[in-house]
Amino acid sequence: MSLAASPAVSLPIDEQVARSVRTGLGSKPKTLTPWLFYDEAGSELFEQITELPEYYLTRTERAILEHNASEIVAEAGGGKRLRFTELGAGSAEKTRVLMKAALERQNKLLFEAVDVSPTALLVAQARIEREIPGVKVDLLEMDYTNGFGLDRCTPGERRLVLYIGSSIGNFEPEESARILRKVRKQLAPGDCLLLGIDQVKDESTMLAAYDDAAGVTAAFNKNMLVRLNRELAGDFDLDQFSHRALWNDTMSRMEMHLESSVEQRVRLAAFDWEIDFGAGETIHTENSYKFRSGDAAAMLAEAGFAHARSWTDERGWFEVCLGRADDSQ
Ligand code: AVJ
Repeated sequence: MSLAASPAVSLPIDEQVARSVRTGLGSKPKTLTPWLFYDEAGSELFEQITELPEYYLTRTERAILEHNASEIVAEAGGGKRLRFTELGAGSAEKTRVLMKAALERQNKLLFEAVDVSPTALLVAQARIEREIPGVKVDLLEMDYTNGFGLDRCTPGERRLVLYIGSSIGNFEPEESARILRKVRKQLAPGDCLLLGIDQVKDESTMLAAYDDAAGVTAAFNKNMLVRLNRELAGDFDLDQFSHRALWNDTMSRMEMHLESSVEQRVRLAAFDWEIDFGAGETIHTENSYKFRSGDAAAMLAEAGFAHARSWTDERGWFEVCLGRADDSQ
């Protein structure tokens, strides 16, 4: 495997993508970072995943939010006016029920949607402002994993940061702790963080959620290679890689991999780079950590939040946990 210093073909490629692909595919074992999933096609595939019968996460979390919306906003607001700030907002579909609940207590709501790619949000912004009168949507194009700057709230106002959808599950424990601390630093005492995390459950349920019968998750995983072919002039043959989902019990996480079915050499012309794969060798594309009851509260406490409350579904499959920024920093 050689990584040439100067590209033979010069292409207008995004530097971040280029850098992470070179690092990831140059590592042993090979990896690709999960944020690479979310180009336009990948974001669309993810929306489809959220509607699959096997992908219980979205629907379970939505039910929790629906059943407890007024309690959640009452607890978060504590009599003060709320402002919402959602991290990785995407289409902000599940947040609407919380917006409506907040609007029963206040006549206007500022909804700050933070995301690295605002494409999905632009559509959501217009729809939300049209369909939920009283909501003003601000788009904040920021990568919250690398530190981000939020305005201070006005006096009498409280911020509720929403970090839902088990998005935090993509990060290694140390990394998620670092992200939560960064969020805490942006907040004033009394502000809140609502964290939604997926729970450990029977293995077959989790496996099915990441390897659905219709093959949408397989297409989502392989879309990384489609993206590399397009953006880095690659020649990945999609038929020579298989989608693999597995449960890693030691690490308490679902993993997704792309497995090379044969020994092969793949070329990324943008780097003038040839990458060798052994038969059965994998590219590790995602970790989705699963948690146990008490984990969310512990993570929040560690980051400087007092644990206010948790909500779950009847089966205990998903947990939504509200922490309040304490006075410690
Ligand atoms: C958006 C990171 C929560 O880990 O379940 C869906 C992404 N990966 N199917 C998850 C995903 C495979 C999802 N998160």
